[in-house]
Amino acid sequence: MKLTSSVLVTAFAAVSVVNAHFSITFPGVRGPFNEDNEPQFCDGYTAPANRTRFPLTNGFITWEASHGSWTIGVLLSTSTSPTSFGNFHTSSGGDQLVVGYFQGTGTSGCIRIMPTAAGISGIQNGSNVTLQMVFDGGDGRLYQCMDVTLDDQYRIPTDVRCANPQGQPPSNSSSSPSSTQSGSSSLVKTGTSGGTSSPTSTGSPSKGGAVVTAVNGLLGLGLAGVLAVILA
Ligand SMILES: *[C@@H]1O[C@H](CO)[C@@H](O)[C@H](O)[C@H]1NC(C)=O
Ligand SMILES: *[C@@H]1O[C@H](CO)[C@@H](O)[C@H](O)[C@H]1NC(C)=O
Ligand SMILES: *[C@@H]1O[C@H](CO)[C@@H](O)[C@H](O)[C@H]1NC(C)=O
Ligand SMILES: *[C@@H]1O[C@H](CO)[C@@H](O)[C@H](O)[C@H]1NC(C)=O
Ligand SMILES: [Cu+2]
Repeated sequence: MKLTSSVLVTAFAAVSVVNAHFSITFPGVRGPFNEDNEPQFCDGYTAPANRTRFPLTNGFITWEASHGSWTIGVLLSTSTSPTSFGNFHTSSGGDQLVVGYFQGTGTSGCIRIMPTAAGISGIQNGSNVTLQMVFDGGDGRLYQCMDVTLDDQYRIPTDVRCANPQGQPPSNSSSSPSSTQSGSSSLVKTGTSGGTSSPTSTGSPSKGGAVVTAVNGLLGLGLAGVLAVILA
């Protein structure tokens, strides 16, 4: 019995790391990180909350992930209360992108957000908009939302750093030099070494492909152990 519960604990610990998917460290998101709901619209939070100020012209999102290889894009809704994917579509029905989809590697990074450069109408100083980051690290599309007020006077706090921003507005995608960008060392936070900043309240996955691979191995063993116990 003692063995059984320790195997279960191991399996659950491994599951929570592997399922961490991706999280956003800046700006604030709609609600507390909920890894189980990340495949859903806005991580399962349907109503805007905790609206924060965000630069009108030159902002960024910082993120961390448990997946080292991914496709990222960022949607933008100009609705003051977007509650479904339909609010993030263009009039012709496609994704309304403020950052075009791009692929890369790395378990943390930052994404350049230039709201006025994406060819989206209704963007001006004072606009309430919602950014929805789309992340696919191999286990499906995952979503996090940030409800913001665009403000040309707002400056991102200096302890939130973005040394090597990734991504381009769709209208500027032709200037993107390559299809693969490394994000492994682009997020730098004051007081820590690059790319290894400490976890935040939004929830933080372990970093490093080796760790994830090791954990995947553990998970396999843990589940096999649980199955063996259940079947016995
Ligand atoms: C948003 O605000 C609510 C109410 O104050 C709080 O419970 C929640 O934790 C906040 N979410 C985040 C991500 O700060
Ligand atoms: C933009 O909006 C902010 C907040 O409402 C305001 O402080 C600022 O003066 C505005 N800028 C311009 C150019 O109107
Ligand atoms: C934007 O949202 C803020 C906070 O929810 C609200 O006070 C303000 O009136 C809104 N502005 C517009 C133009 O809707
Ligand atoms: C495209 O984006 C790059 C990087 O932000 C910028 O330097 C360049 O001026 C942009 N080009 C256009 C046409 O907006
Ligand atoms: Cu995942």
